[in-house]
Amino acid sequence: SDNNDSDGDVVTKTRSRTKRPSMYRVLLLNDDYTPMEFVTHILERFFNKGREEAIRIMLHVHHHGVGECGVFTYEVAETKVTQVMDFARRHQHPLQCVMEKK
Ligand code: NFA
Repeated sequence: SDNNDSDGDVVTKTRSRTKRPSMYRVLLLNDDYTPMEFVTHILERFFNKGREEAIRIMLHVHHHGVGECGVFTYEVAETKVTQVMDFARRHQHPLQCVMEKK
């Protein structure tokens, strides 16, 4: 029998190839209109940042034009981008959120 040695057969196990998933950075982009408090709220709500870390990242984006919110597998990153873009649009802010392969 192929994988059950209860009958005494020789069992050969093929080692299945494990591969680590590709990781994706989720980024926020600066603009001139989205309120700082709104961006801070996004980082707290969707990226589970504490208040101080959220403000640090928001100010980094404000001063440098772009900043990292987190690193996720493809599906999770895509979900975060969609959630942030929908939330910003609903509040009529032009905030942009994108993902990039690491
Ligand atoms: N630059 C925006 C402002 O001065 C704040 C902001 C920060 C927007 C980070 C987008 C991302 N109101």
